[in-house]
Amino acid sequence: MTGPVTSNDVLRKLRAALAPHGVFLRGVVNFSDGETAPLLMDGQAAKSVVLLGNIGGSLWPAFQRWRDGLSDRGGENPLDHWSKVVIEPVAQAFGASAYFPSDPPWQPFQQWAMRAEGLKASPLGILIHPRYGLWHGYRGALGFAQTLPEATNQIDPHPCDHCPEKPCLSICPAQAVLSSGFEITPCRSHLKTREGQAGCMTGGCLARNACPVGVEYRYPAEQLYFHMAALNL
Ligand code: B12
Repeated sequence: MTGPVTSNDVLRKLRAALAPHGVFLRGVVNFSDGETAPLLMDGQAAKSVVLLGNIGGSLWPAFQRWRDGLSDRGGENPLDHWSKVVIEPVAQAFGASAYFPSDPPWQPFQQWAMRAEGLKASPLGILIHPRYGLWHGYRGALGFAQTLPEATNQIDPHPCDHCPEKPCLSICPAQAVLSSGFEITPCRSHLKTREGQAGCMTGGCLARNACPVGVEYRYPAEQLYFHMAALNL
């Protein structure tokens, strides 16, 4: 990147740099002095964090193209690998520190998203977006030493509060989705059965699929299978 980037145009330039990869700027969290904020590469606390992620199947074509060109298909955790390949150079160009949801110690991506986008958790544990439903995720975040303008702050009501049927709670064949939270052990056991292989593994998590919000953003079949395979360890 040539010349200094001011706070005002950093978000616009970030959007432009990430759009070809199907990665979107999801929101900005600004931290006040004394608040817990992630550390930048120089050890100082970040003033702002910009959340980056996919909306529906937005990243799938770029991810698949990258993967198809590699003899190892991207290695053991190809989507996490790809996210770094895409986001790290952008972080460098903008003088930002990159954080990834898959890297321990886990950064509180969901808490950041709740602040930046006003989202709340669905019974599945996944944050539900009023427009995209359960069909979105976070691929990384960038920490900045300066305070950035806040990008989005959803104020729409929480969709689950207005969902009388709550099909996600009753449809899970493993009873893994409870009003108290999501239980991974029965989910994984079920995925190993013949019924689980033919159902959730092939067509995606039945509870996630049953959510009536954002159905038009549902991931493509291949992506659904990819995420289920990652869960079925
Ligand atoms: C550990 C983890 C899991 C564990 C959960 C173990 C547990 N019970 O905590 C397992 C392996 C089960 C899991 C599964 C999935 N996960 Co997960 N997971 C994470 C991870 C890496 C860390 C979560 C964490 O502990 N953070 C640390 C604390 C400090 O952060 P936090 O924001 O304060 O904590 C929030 C979460 O812990 C959340 N939470 C609590 N219990 C559970 C249970 C589940 C299943 C989830 C998803 C969240 C969740 O509540 C907190 C809100 O403050 C995050 C990435 C990240 N860095 O956040 C992804 C993340 C939460 N997972 C995500 C997703 C999409 C999934 C899956 C759908 C993926 C899949 N392969 O299908 C499944 C969900 C299964 C389902 N219900 O359908 C997304 C959620 C996106 C969103 N829209 O909210 C994240 C943010 C990763 C990403 N790249 O976007 N996950």
